[in-house]
Amino acid sequence: MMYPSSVAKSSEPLHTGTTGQILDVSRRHVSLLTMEGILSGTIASRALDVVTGDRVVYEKRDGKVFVTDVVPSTRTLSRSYRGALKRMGANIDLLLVITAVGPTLNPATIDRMLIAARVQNIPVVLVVNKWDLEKGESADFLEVYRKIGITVVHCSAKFGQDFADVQSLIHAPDVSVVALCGVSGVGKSTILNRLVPGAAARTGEVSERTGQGRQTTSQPRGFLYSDFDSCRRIIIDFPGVGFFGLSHLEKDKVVAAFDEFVEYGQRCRFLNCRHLQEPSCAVREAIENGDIASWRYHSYLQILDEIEEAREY
Ligand SMILES: Nc1nc2c(ncn2[C@@H]2O[C@H](COP(=O)(O)OP(=O)(O)OP(=O)(O)O)[C@@H](O)[C@H]2O)c(=O)[nH]1
Ligand SMILES: [Mg+2]
Ligand SMILES: [Zn+2]
Repeated sequence: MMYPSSVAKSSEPLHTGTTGQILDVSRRHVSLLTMEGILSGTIASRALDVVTGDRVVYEKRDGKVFVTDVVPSTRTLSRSYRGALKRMGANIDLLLVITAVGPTLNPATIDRMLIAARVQNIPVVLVVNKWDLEKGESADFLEVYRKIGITVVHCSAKFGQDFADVQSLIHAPDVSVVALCGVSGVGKSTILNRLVPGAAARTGEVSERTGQGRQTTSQPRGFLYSDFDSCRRIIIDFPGVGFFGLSHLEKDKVVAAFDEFVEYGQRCRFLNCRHLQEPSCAVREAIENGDIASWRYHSYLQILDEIEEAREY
């Protein structure tokens, strides 16, 4: 089976003492998974930045639950949004980047999510949903992702076809928080509903006109997933992202996150080549020869431009 190559180890127990893990946040209200079950609480201070997946410390006062601290998170999925860094979800052991065949398959956005995961060492799998529909050009893009070492699985969540592969990804050892991320309308909530019977996450109709979904899920929601080995897992359903901003990243981190550039880049004349105008650049040569997909290079240039523009402010 195609497990992600480096599933993160979580050595510490999931919940000890008065710590819990955040399922949902709505303004200052949270629901959190604790040893006592799922509790509702309030974030004690506005200064606390709390997102789904965060491990937090809580106290009870007069029977009410207050979140008083956040344990520093690892493997945090973040994006830049209107000039600010926005944490989306924390302590993610496996990110399922969801896409769908047809017009919603958007490699530029997929690349951005792959990079956001890569810089945080979050293992990723690309899940291609709506496999029941016309594949069109999708197969060509997917072949490129496979070639650069990304695990790609497909399914049809609506009809339950090929769903065993998705399920076995989640059952991988050491995976306790799984997040579903992708543009609107690719079927994240439909996948979630199939994984967690009774979750009843709202799903939306895709606009006939644009082929894109209108955003149906409005904020990240964590659901409890219990399987046969009674290991408790959290599955996070993210709202569809329109633009996945990466202007907070360092350029060198972005270069290093394109695996095929790193591979070919070993033959560039300059060790620190960014594959732009440098002479004797093996990456640009590989693009000309068709060994690297030009749309991957295009994604890369767009991200560098975005970082450059953000600096100018
Ligand atoms: N043909 C087909 N349609 C699907 C499949 N999975 C989901 N859909 C449809 O795609 C539409 C969008 O599904 P959602 O699950 O709401 O998509 P989402 O990714 O959660 O969207 P946002 O919450 O807006 O980000 C719905 O009409 C689903 O019925 C599938 O496997 N095949
Ligand atoms: Mg949704
Ligand atoms: Zn180069």
